[in-house]
Amino acid sequence: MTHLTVYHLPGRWGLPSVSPFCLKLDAFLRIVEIPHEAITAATPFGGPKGKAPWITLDGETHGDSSLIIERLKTVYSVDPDRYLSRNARGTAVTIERLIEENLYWAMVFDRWCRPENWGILKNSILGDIPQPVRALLAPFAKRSVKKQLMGHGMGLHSEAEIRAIAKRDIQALSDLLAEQSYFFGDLPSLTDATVYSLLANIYHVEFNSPMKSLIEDTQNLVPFLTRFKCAYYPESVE
Ligand SMILES: N[C@@H](CCC(=O)N[C@@H](CS)C(=O)NCC(=O)O)C(=O)O
Repeated sequence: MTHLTVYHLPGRWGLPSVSPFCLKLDAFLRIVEIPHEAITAATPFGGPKGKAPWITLDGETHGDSSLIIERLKTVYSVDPDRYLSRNARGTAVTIERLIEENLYWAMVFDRWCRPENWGILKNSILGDIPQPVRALLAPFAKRSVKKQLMGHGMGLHSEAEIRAIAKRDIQALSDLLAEQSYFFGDLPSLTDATVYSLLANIYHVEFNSPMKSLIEDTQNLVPFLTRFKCAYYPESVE
């Protein structure tokens, strides 16, 4: 029998992981109900790409949430997107890119560059690293993330510009969801896991972020978060 072990960064505030990519993989596994062992890693350094999540599947290690999901879909013959039309499949890829290649970086900026979030970050994202290693690693991690933000380009913008960029993305998500329960109708797909994993990591966490009120302003994204959480994370519904 296939043995799957999933390695993810720590969870807080009712979320199994404070990493959107780890949470996406977890949500996918819940939607398609693949049995697995989950292990919390204090840092992403154990992964084959130096990033979390990663998995071992029958002794082989694989990194990158999207590549992992593609592999698991084949190995376990499951597909939460099986009922999507051709048009919806195209939209699913564009939403994934919006979330992971753009809006994610606005979240990274809020977590790592707002001084009021530094203490929260040290006790959550870095919270499972034992002291005094954490004290040594924290400034190094901050420099490295700031460098990534500059390389991506999000870190070159002013706070007001980042807020405006995030506002367009969040509004686009709200417009795409419209009156539906999930992004492609009544049934959840991988897109719902992807959107949930980032928005929950903005809205249901203690980090200060102007994106919280942007999400609230849409009227339909908070009910979407609640709907997904009730369906797949009932244990953390208060
Ligand atoms: N494309 C990757 C991105 C994973 C990723 O960026 N993970 C973050 C945590 S949210 C990470 O491990 N960052 C550590 C680093 O970049 O040093 C995926 O989908 O898994």
